Amino acid sequence: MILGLVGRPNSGKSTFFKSATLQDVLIANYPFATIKPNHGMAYVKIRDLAADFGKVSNPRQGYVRDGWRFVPVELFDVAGLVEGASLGKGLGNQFLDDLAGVDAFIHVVDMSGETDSEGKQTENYDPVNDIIIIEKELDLWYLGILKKVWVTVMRSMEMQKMQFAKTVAKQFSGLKVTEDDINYVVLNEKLDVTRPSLWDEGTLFRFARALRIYTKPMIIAANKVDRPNGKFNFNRVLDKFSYLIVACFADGELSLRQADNAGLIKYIPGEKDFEIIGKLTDSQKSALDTISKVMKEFEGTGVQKILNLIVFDILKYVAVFPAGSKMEDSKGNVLPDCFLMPPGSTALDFAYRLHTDIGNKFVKAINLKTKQAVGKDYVIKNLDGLEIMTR
Ligand SMILES: Nc1nc2c(ncn2[C@@H]2O[C@H](COP(=O)(O)OP(=O)(O)O)[C@@H](O)[C@H]2O)c(=O)[nH]1
Ligand SMILES: [Mg+2]
Repeated sequence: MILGLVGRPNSGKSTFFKSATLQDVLIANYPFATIKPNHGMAYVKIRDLAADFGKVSNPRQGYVRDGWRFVPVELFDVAGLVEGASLGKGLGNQFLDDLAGVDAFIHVVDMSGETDSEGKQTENYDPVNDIIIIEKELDLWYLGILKKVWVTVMRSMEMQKMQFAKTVAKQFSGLKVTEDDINYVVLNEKLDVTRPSLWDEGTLFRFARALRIYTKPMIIAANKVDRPNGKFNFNRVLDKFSYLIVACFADGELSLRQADNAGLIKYIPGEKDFEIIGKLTDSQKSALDTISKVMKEFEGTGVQKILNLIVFDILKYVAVFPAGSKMEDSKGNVLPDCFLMPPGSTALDFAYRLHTDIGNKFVKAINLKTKQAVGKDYVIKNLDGLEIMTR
């Protein structure tokens, strides 16, 4: 599972990244502070399955706190995109190629209205523009990737009478598009695939855009809602787009996680509140007061909520634990592993994910909660624990 942060300069991408990964990255109030992509581990938050059995799990990756388990997902943070990036404006969009392999985008949009589409200081800027501009640049990026070799690949496909979906999926495998994705888009857009080498620019754009929307789902992190016009702009944007749009206060989340790490407060990511446990200076106290007010208004900072929504609600992945009846590995670690699997994954898919041998020798799986045996076609549910029995 790989997620990518996109957005125009100065919207708060690196702040979101840092708050979610606690990696030390450059955050700066000027455009294009980030040049090289940042890559790190963020976490989705699930119930710790071990807690249902009166135990606490010992994750090999990620961590457990108060009955919550945090499961790693990869996160990329790249440079900001500006209008005309596909023509080389700003830092261009070459760096987007680092995002070709992501499963979904988190689009960080600045709700303050205090910086413009290029990330420069201004007043009363309308963030609706950013959503439109960034979408268009993402479409043009996809278009650019397709266009590079389109005519050549399509001509040779036509001559050899090969299948359209198969050819496109193979040629553009770096974009993580499958034959099914392509068939769906062709059908939905009513595209004629008899001579795609002759498609005009408009048709190719339509295909690129539809493919981008379908294969890279997006959630909008409506960031900086703490600013004076933040809530006003957030409500306006909510009405105008069909995306899932979530209020976000990345900077607040970052302060909370740092204060939690320093032992000043107890804060579990995604919670709507925190508890003061250390000795605070007056300025720390007042900063936390401000954060607390924003959290009350928007039910938390939004960072954890956004990560969870994209993985479980939009991509519809499920978390599954390899779990023998003792729930422990040979070293006594309780439920050390947890996997995120795509929707529709079966017990057999899970076995193959664990190891090819386990897949090949699959007999049945035992469901930890029900103690019942299930067959290879059993569709995994979120928070299942499964023990695979092999021959
Ligand atoms: N008020 C406020 N400022 C934020 C928030 N998130 C980021 N910022 C500030 O916005 C500026 C740009 O942040 P950065 O993460 O470097 O933006 P990037 O260019 O998109 O990576 C910095 O001054 C951050 O401190 C937020 O939630 N609220
Ligand atoms: Mg940045």
